[in-house]
Amino acid sequence: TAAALAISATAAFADGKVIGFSQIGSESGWRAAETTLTKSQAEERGYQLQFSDAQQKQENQIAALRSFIAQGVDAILIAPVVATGWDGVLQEAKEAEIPVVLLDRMVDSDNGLYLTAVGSNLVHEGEVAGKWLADTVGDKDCRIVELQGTTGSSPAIDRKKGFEQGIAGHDNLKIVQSQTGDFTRSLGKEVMESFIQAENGGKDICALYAHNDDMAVGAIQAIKEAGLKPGTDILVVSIDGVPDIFKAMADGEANATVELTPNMAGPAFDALEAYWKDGTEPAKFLQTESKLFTQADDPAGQYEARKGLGY
Ligand code: GYE
Repeated sequence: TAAALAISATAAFADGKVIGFSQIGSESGWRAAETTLTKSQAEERGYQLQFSDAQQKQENQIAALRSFIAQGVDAILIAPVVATGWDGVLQEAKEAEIPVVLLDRMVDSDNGLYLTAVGSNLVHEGEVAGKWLADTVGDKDCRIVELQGTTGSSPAIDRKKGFEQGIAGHDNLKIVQSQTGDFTRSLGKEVMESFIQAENGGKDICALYAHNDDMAVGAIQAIKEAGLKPGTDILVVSIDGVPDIFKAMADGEANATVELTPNMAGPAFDALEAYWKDGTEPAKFLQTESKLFTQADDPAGQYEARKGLGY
């Protein structure tokens, strides 16, 4: 039948390609969704995916890449936990003529050392969040606390930079506390507890900016335990668009999120297929779109639409 032919054609086309995937870990719901989607798309396209979970350690990612190179895989996907320290192993992959595709985070290595990078404009995401807050608070004085992503990661660096650009020129908005919550719910909660303590029991905090929704969800718990109302006493703006932030929004406990698609693998696999087919060199950065969602955007419906997508 046509369907069978289509499947066999895909499988034949992929001709059993083996792809090594060095994933950071499962620090956030967003990351879990990226892993789920990458595995399901590899399956659909007939690839054999060698999956490695680095438990957020760069040395584990470098070891995984070296093992993929030794195996002679046909391509490597990597979500690089931090932006620096990749030149050596990327050079080794290049010498082995194995194309490398970066997912959702960038590296500071020369872009000749990888085929392409698939990700969002991380600075823009921070700027959208900052602009939303500036528009929302108007002229009111607003003391902001910031939960940063993993120290040294490109999203932590760029989302901080973008947010500061977004609030620039609004002297009534001030970031008074800023610390990493490592993109996790647990550390996000813990650090928010320390911010609350440092800021008059949280009464002096006007807004939380979290570099991802998972830290925001953890912080929301801390705000409630301090007897304050997240979403009204303390505005909550973050990034990713995971189901639980939409649930919080529907409950009035979060205010805005900037969506990051977890489907980085689709563009990555398309670029690899074109490269394998006839050596087509893709652009060095394949940008995914970022979209602001607020309580006005049917958060309950957004939650329903996203739950079960592997988050
Ligand atoms: O926002 C966060 C994950 O690298 C942009 O990593 C990604 C970030 C994402 O831990 O949830």
